[in-house]
Amino acid sequence: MKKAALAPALVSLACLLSTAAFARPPIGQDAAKVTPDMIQTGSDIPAAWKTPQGDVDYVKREVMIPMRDGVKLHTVIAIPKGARGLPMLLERTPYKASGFMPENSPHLADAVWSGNKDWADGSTILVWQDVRGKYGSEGDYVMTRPPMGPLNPSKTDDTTDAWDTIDWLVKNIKESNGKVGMIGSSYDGWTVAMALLHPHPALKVAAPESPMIDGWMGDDWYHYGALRQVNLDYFTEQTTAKGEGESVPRENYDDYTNFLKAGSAGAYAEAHGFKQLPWWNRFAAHPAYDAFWQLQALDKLLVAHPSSVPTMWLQGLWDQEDIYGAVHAWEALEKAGHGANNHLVMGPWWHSQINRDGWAIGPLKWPGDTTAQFRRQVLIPWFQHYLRGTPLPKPLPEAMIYNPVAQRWDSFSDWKPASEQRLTPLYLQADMALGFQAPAGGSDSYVSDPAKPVPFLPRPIPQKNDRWRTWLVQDQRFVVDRPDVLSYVTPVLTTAVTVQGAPIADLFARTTGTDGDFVVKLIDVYPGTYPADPAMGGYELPVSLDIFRGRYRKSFAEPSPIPANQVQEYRFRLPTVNYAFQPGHRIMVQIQSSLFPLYDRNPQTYVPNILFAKPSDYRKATVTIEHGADGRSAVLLPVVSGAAHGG
Ligand code: PG9
Repeated sequence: MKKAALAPALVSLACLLSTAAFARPPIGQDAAKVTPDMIQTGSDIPAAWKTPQGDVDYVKREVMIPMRDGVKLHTVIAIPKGARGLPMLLERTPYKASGFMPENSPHLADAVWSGNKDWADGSTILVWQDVRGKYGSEGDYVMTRPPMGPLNPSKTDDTTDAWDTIDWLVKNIKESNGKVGMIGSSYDGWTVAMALLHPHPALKVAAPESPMIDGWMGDDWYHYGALRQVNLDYFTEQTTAKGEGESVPRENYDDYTNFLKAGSAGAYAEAHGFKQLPWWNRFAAHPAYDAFWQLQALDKLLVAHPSSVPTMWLQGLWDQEDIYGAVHAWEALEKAGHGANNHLVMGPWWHSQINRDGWAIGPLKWPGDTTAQFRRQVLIPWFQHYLRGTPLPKPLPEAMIYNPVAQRWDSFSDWKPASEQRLTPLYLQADMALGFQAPAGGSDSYVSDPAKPVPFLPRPIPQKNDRWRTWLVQDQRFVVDRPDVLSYVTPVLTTAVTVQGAPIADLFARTTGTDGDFVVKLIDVYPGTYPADPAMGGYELPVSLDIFRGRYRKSFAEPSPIPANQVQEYRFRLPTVNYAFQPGHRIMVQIQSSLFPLYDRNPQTYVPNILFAKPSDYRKATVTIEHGADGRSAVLLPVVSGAAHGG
């Protein structure tokens, strides 16, 4: 047989065999017993399922709200059943609006996520909206889209989107009283702050919680120019897909190893495909605090466009992600004369903990649930006052800041912005001492080796890491013996030293390199034994810490090489505190040149863009901290009482 004739013959043989294989008699022999109601010929899935609403205590609506440019934003609305004249609480999010009602329950309080449970008592209509371009919303997503203007030539931003949403809500939700409050943490806090730049008249009250305000100075992306490279996962999670994107795959369990092996943060990112991400390309082109960052810094924009909306700026004292935003936004507004409608609240919390329970942060335990108490006794009554006209249990002070030592909330009628505070230097002294008396002279040196950066947590540091939330209260004994960490400590205190405000690190240092980072930690050293909580014996608790990239010592916008071996001043503000170092404790200041892999390594050789430093740029440097008369290194403390305060 010729080849051409063989092929059809083989095909028909194969068909025969396969039909034979599948041709089988029906299973079950006794057809006579079968009635028609036993048989399903179509799908078991109905065309449109409707949940019976009998015992459901709310109505859920999902709507697409049109914006001024025709783009529609996906919005989930939960209305207590039978509601009339209720206010609305709006949260705008890039994190999936439908996820804010994770449980399928007939009771609203059971259906919503932890942050909304206390609001779900039937008094408030809850509204969550996907920001433009994420999850169910139409349009293009732009990371923390800058306001319309030079960085955003379009005709919309998150200010107009909030305005258009509120306008639609008050016109279309007939169960409402036409009043809206806005709330949300972190990115969602940023959307609240954006709404305040030109608020809709129906926006009556707002609470930006741990808002990202300035991503370069001290929130998510950089701290004073040092890159928070563990957030590179956020770039891919947010911008590789409209829904939930991917995190960066890891070769090793320990991120210390992953980032060290990659070299620079840019090499790491681009090896993982980041060049495909427009946000990364914009980001990577602007390592310094140039117009790209300056023009989207919200504290400045809020002052330029102040609102009269009563606003509670809220954040954690140990907020591991956005420790800069709320306090700086509040200070900027207060200094510009808008203190009357702006309040500051700082709780003993990690990032966004306000929306979860607040019994503890790491090893620090509080006498009650600080977040639930705050939500129920302060936040919600304050919102209800503006949204429903209910009386306030007591007026909200200018600032309310938790005192972690006295374990109570302190109220302040005149909380000083950092620029107005009175500071007392706590000097670095000979023999690794620390004290309020000016030192005569001396210096201490260490070798900072980029091949062995100081970890920010005990290793291994996996990507999915339970300790991330509480790393700012990590016991610092794990680095105290490293030769590249200087630990200065006071004698045992005989009087309490109370500090209220923002400490300032003021280092006079020289380095053999031409660039370098400085990390300063203000630490409470517990007594060796601590009967009230034995596990805290000798604990070295960071009270306030931050990192500063040396090239920005003269200008954040225009970095310059550090002249090798010349003393330079590095002065930077540390996070705000309300703390009392107790008698029997000691105060410690630690200084080091890396905090890895949270922050990228400084190559210690000046290069134009550290993101793309080459392996040969990373060099050891000897760093010398001076405590001499010409330049006295100190941490300047906002001491309000204690021996050093002279009273
Ligand atoms: N800290 C997160 C974030 C905010 C804004 C921009 C990027 C990241 C967050 O928790 O939303």
